[in-house]
Amino acid sequence: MSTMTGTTLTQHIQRKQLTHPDATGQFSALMTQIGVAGKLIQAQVRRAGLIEIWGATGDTNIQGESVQKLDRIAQDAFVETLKNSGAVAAMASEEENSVIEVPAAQAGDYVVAFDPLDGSSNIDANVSIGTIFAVYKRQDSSEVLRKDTLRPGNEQVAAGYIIYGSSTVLVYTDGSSVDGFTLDPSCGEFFLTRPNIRMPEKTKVLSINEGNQAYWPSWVSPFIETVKGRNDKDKRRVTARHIGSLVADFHRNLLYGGLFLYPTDERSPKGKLRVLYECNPLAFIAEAAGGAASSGEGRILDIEPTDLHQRSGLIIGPKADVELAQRLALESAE
Ligand code: AFP
Repeated sequence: MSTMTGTTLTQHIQRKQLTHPDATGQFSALMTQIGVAGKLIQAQVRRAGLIEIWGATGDTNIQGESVQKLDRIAQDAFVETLKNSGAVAAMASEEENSVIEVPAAQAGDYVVAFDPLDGSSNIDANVSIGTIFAVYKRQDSSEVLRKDTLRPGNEQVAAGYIIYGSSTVLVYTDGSSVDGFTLDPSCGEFFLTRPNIRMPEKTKVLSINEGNQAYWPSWVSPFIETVKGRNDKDKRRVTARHIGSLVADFHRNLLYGGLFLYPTDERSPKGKLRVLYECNPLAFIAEAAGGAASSGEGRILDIEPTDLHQRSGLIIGPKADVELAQRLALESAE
């Protein structure tokens, strides 16, 4: 097997640090350790069928969902790696009831919210899953406050995800460029493979769970028909793809130009997806790549969360279609 050469994740992070003259190196340490956590998790994901870690632990998490064994492994790997990075003061996880505080002696300047294994109900079917993370600067250096984690997404300083698919890919943004790295398993390094990702401006892929149609608010079906109606006999402009693993749906949409919708509906009047762990980080990436994200009521990044596990509707993808969907949603709510 030949080994790749090129810019590694660590080199890329260090080069970016040079453009911030006041940088202390903590952010670079944090991002590097997130890469390490991704490698640890992917090693377990790749062995899932062999070492009997498929299936559920029998516990349920704070969301009332069954906890898969890999969820727990991913959670522990992420928390332990970040705790020891020296860069993190506190973490909020989709799998945990309350904020995880790092002991003062090890604590750093950042707060991280994360979903250790998004799409975990798909694990046993070998569908792509991933870890999603959002990074904030802590507000007070003496103590970690609840308000350090309950922050609007527009205060993120970085966000990203690691997707465990046909290869392991890490995508992150510090709010400027969105860059993608692929793990070379032969040497255990992430290499820069997609610098400066831009989301295509037109919707080529439509992603929504149409099984929920019976519960949708009135604006959704006509909107979906409008998008599908762009196809005609001579040319197919739009196709549909829905995996049910948000990180995988989003990654494909980011690269190809896709619109993902999980609107609030009768079954989930407050939305299904979590603001802190799913909506905020992906919205930050989408905006940095030229796209947009809305709850249906307004910009995702402007939501002021009041609960660690708050949910929201999510419409994310090319800007023009996110704006169109939001306009229809607001009009139907009048
Ligand atoms: P799991 O992590 O429990 O599999 O949930 C995945 C998810 O949060 C997101 O990744 C999917 O897009 C969404 O739920 C799928 O939800 P539906 O099954 O209701 O379509």
